[in-house]
Amino acid sequence: MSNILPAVLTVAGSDSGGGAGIQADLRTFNALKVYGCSVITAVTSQNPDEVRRVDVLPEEAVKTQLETVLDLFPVRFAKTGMLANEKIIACTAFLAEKYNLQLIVDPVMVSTSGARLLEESAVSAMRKLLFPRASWITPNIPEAELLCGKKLSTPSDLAGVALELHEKFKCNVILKSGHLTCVDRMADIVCCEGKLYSLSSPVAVIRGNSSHGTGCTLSAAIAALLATGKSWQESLTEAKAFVYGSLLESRPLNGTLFQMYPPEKQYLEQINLEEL
Ligand code: PXL
Repeated sequence: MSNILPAVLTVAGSDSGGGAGIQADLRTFNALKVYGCSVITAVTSQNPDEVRRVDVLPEEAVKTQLETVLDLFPVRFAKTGMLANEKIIACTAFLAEKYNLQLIVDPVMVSTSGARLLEESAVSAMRKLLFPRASWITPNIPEAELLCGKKLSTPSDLAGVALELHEKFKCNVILKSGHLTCVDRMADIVCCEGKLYSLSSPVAVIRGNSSHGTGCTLSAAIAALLATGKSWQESLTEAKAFVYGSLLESRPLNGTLFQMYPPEKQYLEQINLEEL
């Protein structure tokens, strides 16, 4: 039994450009040596510059994918990405409870190129049904601003909001710092069981659109690492190192197009997790 491969699930949208969504999640699961199951919520027609079309699957199609996977595969950890609407959120939350999943929720709302990936009316379903059922939520700054109704402009604004989200939704929080500029290190704020931490990496120079998919990759990596039995501290640190390494080792697909890609090297020594 010692060679058991953990099965991990992503519930997310397809990104035809392959940089984010289901494609980023499965690439991350493979690189971190877990078995990936995937429930697709929507098919986006996109490249890193634009989203041309979004086709959301019927709720029944999402529900049946979830049940078909969870009836057979021993999935304990799942991540959610683009959930598109209230019905898909409700069904995912209900089945996560029924199958006792530990959820890492990336509250995907808008793509970097500006397309809405979650209906406005679905934000309240996310708050009411999904966050209280999550082990971790991983908002970026624009998502946290929308969830707490205030503007976040400095690193010191982040800690208060991470604590506020933790108390409001009774789940652990990683507030991602990716949208901050002019900082020495990229310091995400973690709130776990009421305590605040800083989780930081050096600033990676972003080549072209290579940061497309960082959020998806982080939450997928956390789910994969927790599923291999690592502690939350190890999982978050290794996941941050994986994203940092993926950006540093982003690869050109031609002269102008860069994609982040699972790193060859280890970057753990450059990540710092400390209590605030
Ligand atoms: O990075 C957020 C995200 C999640 N899921 C899908 C996406 C994107 C961003 O573009 O396309 C399918």
